[in-house]
Amino acid sequence: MKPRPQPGAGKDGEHATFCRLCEAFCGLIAEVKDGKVVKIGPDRANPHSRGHLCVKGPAIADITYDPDRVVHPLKRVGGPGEFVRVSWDEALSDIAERLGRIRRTHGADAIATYFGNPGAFSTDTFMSSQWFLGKLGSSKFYTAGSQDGNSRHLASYILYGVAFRNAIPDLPNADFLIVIGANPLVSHGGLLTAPRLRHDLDAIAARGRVVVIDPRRSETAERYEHIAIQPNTDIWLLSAMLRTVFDDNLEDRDFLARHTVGWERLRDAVGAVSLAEASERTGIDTGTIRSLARDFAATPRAAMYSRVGLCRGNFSTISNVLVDALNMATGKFGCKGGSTFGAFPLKGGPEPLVGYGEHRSRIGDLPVVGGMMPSAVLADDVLEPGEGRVRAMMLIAGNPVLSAPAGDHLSRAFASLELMFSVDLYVTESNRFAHYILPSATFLEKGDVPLIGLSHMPRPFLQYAPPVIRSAGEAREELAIFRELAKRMGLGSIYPMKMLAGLERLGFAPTALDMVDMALRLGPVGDRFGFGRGLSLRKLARDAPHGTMLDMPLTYGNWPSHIAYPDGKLRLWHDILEEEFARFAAARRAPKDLRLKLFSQRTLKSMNSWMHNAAKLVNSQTPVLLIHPEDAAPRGIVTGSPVELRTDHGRVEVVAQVSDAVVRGAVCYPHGWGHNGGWRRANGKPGANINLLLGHGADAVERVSGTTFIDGVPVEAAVLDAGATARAWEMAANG
Ligand SMILES: Nc1nc2c(c(=O)[nH]1)N[C@H]1C(S)=C(S)[C@@H](COP(=O)(O)OP(=O)(O)OC[C@H]3O[C@@H](n4cnc5c(=O)[nH]c(N)nc54)[C@H](O)[C@@H]3O)O[C@H]1N2
Ligand SMILES: Nc1nc2c(c(=O)[nH]1)N[C@H]1C(S)=C(S)[C@@H](COP(=O)(O)OP(=O)(O)OC[C@H]3O[C@@H](n4cnc5c(=O)[nH]c(N)nc54)[C@H](O)[C@@H]3O)O[C@H]1N2
Ligand code: SF4
Ligand SMILES: [Mo]
Repeated sequence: MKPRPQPGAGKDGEHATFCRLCEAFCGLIAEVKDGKVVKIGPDRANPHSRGHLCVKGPAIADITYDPDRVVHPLKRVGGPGEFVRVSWDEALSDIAERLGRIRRTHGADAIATYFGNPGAFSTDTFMSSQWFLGKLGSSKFYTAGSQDGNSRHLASYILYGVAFRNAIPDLPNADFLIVIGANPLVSHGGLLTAPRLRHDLDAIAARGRVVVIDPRRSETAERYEHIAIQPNTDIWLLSAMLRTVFDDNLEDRDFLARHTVGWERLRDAVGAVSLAEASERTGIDTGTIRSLARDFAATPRAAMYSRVGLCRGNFSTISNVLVDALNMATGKFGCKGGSTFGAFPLKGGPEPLVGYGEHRSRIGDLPVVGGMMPSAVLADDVLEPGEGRVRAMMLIAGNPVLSAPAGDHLSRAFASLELMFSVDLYVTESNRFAHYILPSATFLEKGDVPLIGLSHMPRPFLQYAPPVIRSAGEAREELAIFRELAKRMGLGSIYPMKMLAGLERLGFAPTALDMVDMALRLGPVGDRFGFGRGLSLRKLARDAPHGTMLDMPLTYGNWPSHIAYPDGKLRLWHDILEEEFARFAAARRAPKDLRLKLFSQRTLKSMNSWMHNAAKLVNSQTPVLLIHPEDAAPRGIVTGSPVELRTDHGRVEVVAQVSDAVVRGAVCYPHGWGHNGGWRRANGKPGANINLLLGHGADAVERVSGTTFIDGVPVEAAVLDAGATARAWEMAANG
């Protein structure tokens, strides 16, 4: 059957597109009437998501038409948050002039970028900002990575020789899946693109087992088998599991000998951790640890999968290495039903962010991971005088005042900048300090492919969705913004390649998607510009508007070609591991901190810090502090109690919910709250910015990866007798 032609941007009718809010990239059908999206529903004809959708997807229409959305360039004329509308020309001229002056006077590193999570979901935003940064020549690329996966990326750098490369669990073929530090039923997958995850996990559970290791009985843990663990103790559990594999001679000697280097060193390092010690730290009994390791090793098709809950502890890099090491030592790496690299349909590598430590932070001397700076030192990079001090800040699709550590300190830093501009959809807690806010397009207003998901799909898939509607107001795509800035700054063409700059002079201005098209056409499933029967974006749009499954196998067997080490072997030992295990040995000797341990969670109706202005997402939720009954009782805390949380770095007031879903000795609160931006509905919701409790500077991070210490932070919790928070709670409960 021939597909119906797509209506064209802004034209009435049903548009097949896909969601770009999270890595699931679910297919959507957007219905347009009179140039406006009037309804968004699941795309049942999308062969990848097959009708799967969560509540956030359709809410993109509420965001797109939100009266609080920024759709014209804004200039700050008073204190934080006081903006007036200006023309694009005025905004871009002034920014270019001031940015150029700062660059000439103080050098390119006086200009820093903070690149936030949604930026990675837009090919246009990601590629054009990388091009612009290349032209600027600044190395100060701050991102959400140090709150997310930089320790994972460092683990990949150690193991595979390349930072942004991740093995994925072969969900369709696994019979046993261990999920550690991830809640895929709510997050819908991180570094894993599988929109029907729940169905996959159900199928694995029906064939075998899904075991979830988490300090909270998460939605995923609730549905499958849960092993409760103390936050920030995974290194003990994983060490003890790997030790058991070797003690019981369950290792795959052949795999280790043929494909890895240094495994004996890792074996010796984890051999120092006894099961009794692991049990005492994690709260998991020795029998459970032993049988988990044995059952995992004994199941031929098994994989261990981890995500952010394993990335922001004190020993996250080792922990992430150990997850892969368990997959490798038991012979489950690179094979069917195990953990392996995804297929990639584009020519060239999938990842620009590959190296480690090419430069180090001015503050705290921390290495970059995949080119990314640790955001815990951003504020001091602005505030501390000296060579290389940051004077201008470019904030792209990020809200670090809420999402990064110590937002109060960061606010002070932002307020002191000579120039700050932001490309965003809203006035946020962060860009309220900017001199200019430039309005960006939402994904309904942009064409795209699921670029960052392409190498993380257990079932390879590709879709090209053209824009559904025209941009609201004067919102622009990022390439148009950065191209113009480069031009006005006298940096010449924005393109990194001479050939492209030449094309631009001839009047052709390739977009980021044109580059993807070229890489697709020259890649393994491409049409080779007419010399093959394969794909191009145009063909995809015409013949497969709902997307197409790709006939590309995962990398079983040929995975060594993805290893950057010249011998194609995996590294299970490295200087960094040596250093980190020494630090771990010292931590094992140190007395235990008896305070409660704070960790994070995500909720289905929140997207980090930025979707709280959508009524259908926010009205039905209020953030609460989960605390175990046995921790609550001695503190006089009951459900609804206002509670003060205090650390060495800050204090916040939250509302408690007493619950045995959280492990005893720990408390849990979602991030991304405490609003004070231009989003009026969000501002009206009670909720605290939990990251005010985190430290900043080099002592607040895992030094080798720069990853902020977020999960397992010691806190004190005390009930407040003041009624303020309780009244807010009551108001929220009454709608
Ligand atoms: N305590 C704690 N802190 C955390 C986490 C945690 O689990 N616990 N998680 C961390 C993680 S994993 C991440 S990724 C970070 C996320 O933190 P950030 O990367 O700072 O991102 P968000 O909070 O999602 O804010 C995104 C911003 O981008 C804007 N935006 C949305 N869509 C677009 C668009 O299409 N174009 C443009 N130009 N702008 C857009 C939004 O309005 C918003 O201002 O938070 C981290 N912080
Ligand atoms: N609904 C929704 N979906 C999202 C997002 C969102 O904000 N909302 N954000 C997106 C982003 S930016 C990302 S990076 C992905 C993240 O995807 P996930 O990593 O799946 O995200 P979380 O739901 O935060 O799951 C982390 C889990 O780790 C647990 N955990 C915390 N500390 C520890 C620990 O020390 N040890 C262990 N073993 N577990 C621990 C938490 O209880 C939580 O259940 O989700 C994406 N999807
Ligand atoms: S699961 Fe993710 S991609 Fe799918 S609709 Fe929800 S937010 Fe969008
Ligand atoms: Mo993230």
